[in-house]
Amino acid sequence: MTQAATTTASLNKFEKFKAEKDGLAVKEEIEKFASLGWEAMDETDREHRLKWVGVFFRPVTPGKFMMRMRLPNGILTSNQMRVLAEVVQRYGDDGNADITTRQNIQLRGIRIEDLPDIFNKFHLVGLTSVQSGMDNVRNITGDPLAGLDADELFDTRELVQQIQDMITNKGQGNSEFTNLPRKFNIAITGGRDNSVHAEINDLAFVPAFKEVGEQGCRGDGEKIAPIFGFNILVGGFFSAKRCEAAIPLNAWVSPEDVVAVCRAVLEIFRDRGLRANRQKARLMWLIDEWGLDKFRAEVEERLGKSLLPAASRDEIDWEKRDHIGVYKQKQPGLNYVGLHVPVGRLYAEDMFEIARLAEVYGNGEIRLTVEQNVLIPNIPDANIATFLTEPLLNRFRINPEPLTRSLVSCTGAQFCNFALIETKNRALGIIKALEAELELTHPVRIHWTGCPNSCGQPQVAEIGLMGTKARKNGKPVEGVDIFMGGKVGKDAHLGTCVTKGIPCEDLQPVLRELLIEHFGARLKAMVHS
Ligand code: SRM
Ligand code: SF4
Repeated sequence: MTQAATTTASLNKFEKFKAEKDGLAVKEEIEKFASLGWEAMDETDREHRLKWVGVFFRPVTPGKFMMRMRLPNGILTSNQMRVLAEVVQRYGDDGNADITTRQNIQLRGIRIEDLPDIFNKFHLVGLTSVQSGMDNVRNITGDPLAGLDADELFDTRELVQQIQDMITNKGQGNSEFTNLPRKFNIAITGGRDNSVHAEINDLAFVPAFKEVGEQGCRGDGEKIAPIFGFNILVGGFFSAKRCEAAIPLNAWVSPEDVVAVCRAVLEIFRDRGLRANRQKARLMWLIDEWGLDKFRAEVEERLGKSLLPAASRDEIDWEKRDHIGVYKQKQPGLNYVGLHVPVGRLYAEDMFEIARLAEVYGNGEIRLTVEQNVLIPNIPDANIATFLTEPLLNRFRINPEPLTRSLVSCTGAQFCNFALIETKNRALGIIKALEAELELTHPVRIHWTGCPNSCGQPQVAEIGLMGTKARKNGKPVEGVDIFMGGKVGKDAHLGTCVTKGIPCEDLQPVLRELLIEHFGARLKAMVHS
């Protein structure tokens, strides 16, 4: 029995409604909601429980819901992309989609009366949006180059799928894991550049060889070859109250045990995680309370076997790649092309085009990155030149300007009611203005996030901008806190807040100075004259 089921009237509002009715129960009520309409349905079902099937009520656009998918490892087929495009197409100007910071897609403009039809369409092409919001495990991230990269150590695709299948009962929904104390993020990387930001996940697996003679391996002094597996990191998270990088669990697992470890950690989080205060419910708070040793021992207990100590080093030894451009795959004669999608925003016609390009030039596969961009793999050498003449590449470029190239932005005030500022359009506007006045020799990773929830991950950026309320001439205005020092890839660490409360209208000159002082930017000659 879960802790939620055993507690009493002192539960917070969220625990109370979860105890009254499991969120996943709404899966059986979609037809009813569709005929009732969004205004008439139960308020808790509408505003909270629907998130268990990935449907988000948007107070900013009432009646036009958002749908968050699950795309394990950020991979989908052209058929699936076309179905997603058809869904948003029917909503005209209200319909669009965003590639998210978890290699995923969110659809907008959704009407409740269309849900039965939408879920049917998803089912036919193997798509699911189940358990993608509220107190569930989010989209599981993996290497965008899995199976393509000649330097990868492990192809993460199958493992990520297996973890998702375990958590969601193959996309059908799994009530074992629908009442966690809070959201939960899992990432797994098999490459050398930490493409998934392992350090900001509640549970992450990074490649590591268990070497000859290391404690826990054989121990009889006999020489054995290094074995591939993963070091485990736990407890990374961002929240308005606190941000922490994940810490080593001091445990190494072979690929075969990864799914079981995920299950063990999730069971502990579900049964023993802190539920009283939602601001203190993420996994790290439990680890703090217990201490790492007790937490590790509990994982072993649930796993039914002891864990080997971590390998002395992991294999993350590269700078992080952004994959924008044309690159050779490990398969001779094949290439993948990374298209830059400005702040991840897609419209139906873009999605149809991406699906078409993936089919005509590749093998129909489409991949997404945590930088909110698209990769089209498996394009033969002979077709690259024609591919590069496709009109879509004028918008989704392979060689964007250096600041545009690395720009990431959360949803912001256009659709998110937590937002303190508008983000995506403002981010694009300021970047264009800065590029008009500055010369840069290399990209600078700038991330925007509309509020302290940090969905746009400002702490991983070289320059992070977090929405806040500022004051100008005594009047409240939209502003940002500025973060700096985020490092990704090898030796990843989080950036910290360096300046608070800059009004957005004054931001451009502030960023200009930061780029000149810290990132080698130079004013263009025309600005001098
Ligand atoms: Fe997030 C809540 C959007 C990645 C931390 N996030 C929300 C909500 C659902 C709030 C809401 O109901 O309006 C946002 C939906 C807005 C909308 O209409 O799009 C939202 N989060 C996003 C996305 C779409 C940002 C993006 O533009 O890419 C990302 C969706 C990922 C996905 O596919 O599942 C997204 N959110 C993140 C990340 C980044 C990550 O996972 O790497 C974080 C920080 C990492 C973490 O969670 O530890 C993040 N989102 C939050 C939080 C703070 C969590 C906490 O423990 O306090 C909230 C608020 C909450 O859960 O109470 C939140
Ligand atoms: Fe919304 Fe804030 Fe997340 Fe941006 S950071 S999507 S504004 S909750």
